[in-house]
Amino acid sequence: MSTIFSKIINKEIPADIVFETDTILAFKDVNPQAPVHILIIPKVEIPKVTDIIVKEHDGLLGEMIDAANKLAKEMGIAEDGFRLVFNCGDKGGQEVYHLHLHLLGGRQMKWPPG
Ligand code: DGP
Repeated sequence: MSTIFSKIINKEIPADIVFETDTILAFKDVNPQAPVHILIIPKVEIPKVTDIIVKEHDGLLGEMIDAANKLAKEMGIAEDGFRLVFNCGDKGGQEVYHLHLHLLGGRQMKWPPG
């Protein structure tokens, strides 16, 4: 089922887009949890991590990691460090069921996360 992220992909609702290719999109999180908080998503609708078929999606996942590294460098957080997060399912804290990689940085991260 389509989510609000499909509307962002289709430019039906606005987002602060920071990177885009034919296959992925990255935009600023509307509710940032760190000075840098970007969501990196595939354009294809994959609801959650457990729907990933590695043989089919490994290229896409690689592109998402490449984008995270590129954006971390551009945002000046690559050297100090950052966090990449996939929330999966209700107990994983997932709210939007369109796969997304959180790129968080610009402050000291804590462990364990809440
Ligand atoms: P998660 O809990 O992992 O499903 O994270 C969903 C994130 O998506 C959450 O941090 C807020 C963000 N978000 C939800 N709706 C929108 C939106 O319409 N625009 C933007 N930019 N971010 C959104």
